[in-house]
Amino acid sequence: MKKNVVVFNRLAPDLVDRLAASFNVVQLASSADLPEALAAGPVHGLIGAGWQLGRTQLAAAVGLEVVSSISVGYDNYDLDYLNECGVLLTNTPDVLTETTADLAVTLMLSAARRIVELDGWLRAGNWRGALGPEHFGCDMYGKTLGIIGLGNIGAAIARRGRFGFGMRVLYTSNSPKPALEQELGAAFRDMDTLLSESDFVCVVVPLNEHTHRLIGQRELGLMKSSAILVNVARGPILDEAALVEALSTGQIRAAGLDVYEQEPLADSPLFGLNNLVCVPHIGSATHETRRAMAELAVQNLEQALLGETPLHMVNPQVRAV
Ligand code: 8YV
Repeated sequence: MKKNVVVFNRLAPDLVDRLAASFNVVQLASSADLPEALAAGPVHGLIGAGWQLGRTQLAAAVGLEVVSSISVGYDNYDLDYLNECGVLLTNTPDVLTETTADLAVTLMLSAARRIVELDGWLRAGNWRGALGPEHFGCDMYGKTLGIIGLGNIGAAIARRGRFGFGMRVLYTSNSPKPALEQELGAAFRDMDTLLSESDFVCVVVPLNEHTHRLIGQRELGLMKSSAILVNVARGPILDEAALVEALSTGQIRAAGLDVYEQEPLADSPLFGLNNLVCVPHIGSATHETRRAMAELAVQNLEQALLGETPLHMVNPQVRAV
């Protein structure tokens, strides 16, 4: 008897066909369609990304065994509820590490060299002759890079900074990283010291109860006025209103954001800031990487529903029960 799978996010047709070879597959276009899909009968597997899934959304689910997320972050899932119900959550780490690190460096450089601001200035016909200091950016080469969260993505960013831009690397993390200290000459700093010493601060920690609003008015006040802040992790790690104030008053030089307190972001005081580079959560959004993530998520789902052990389990303990 084929198990039932609901796809709650766009999946390439060939991957839907791959799932259909082993399972009964239903594709949903909107989270509003989930209750009807769950009411129609047992759903053994869910696959997708970007939807809040927890007690409210899944209370009516019958027979759910696995949620296969096409993402590395999993803060949008109520893990306690999934654990309570014995539902396995899988994710897609590693395949997006380098792509996300590339974006972080792109945001650092774009903010430092005022790329977006000066692109608009040029397109508006303002270029009349040699530029003066009012249009200068700042160097990244040889500066100090502070990484908040030295996991796989943080380490990839640190390698780019160290070996690509000759930067001094500082980091703060829950645990020391001796191998990276040796490889990169990275030095551990407590958060406040890292913020005060860094020219570029990169936020790469997962969102959880400990990191929510980790960077607020006090922390921004510790940063150099010449410093640049980049966030490629999750929006709620920053106090966005405090960041608007810091950027508006020149408390910090600039910022680059890929993530926001509310997504999608349609209107925000952030948009009035010319010392901010903002992009719409594109950390992993390349053709190659999103394909690799989707393939890995399909594999995780297949393994979970066909009695094998998925490669990337967030809560493996539920399988042991
Ligand atoms: C995902 C991300 O593409 O993997 C993550 O955690 O933030 C992105 O790379 C995004 O979550 C999809 O909605």
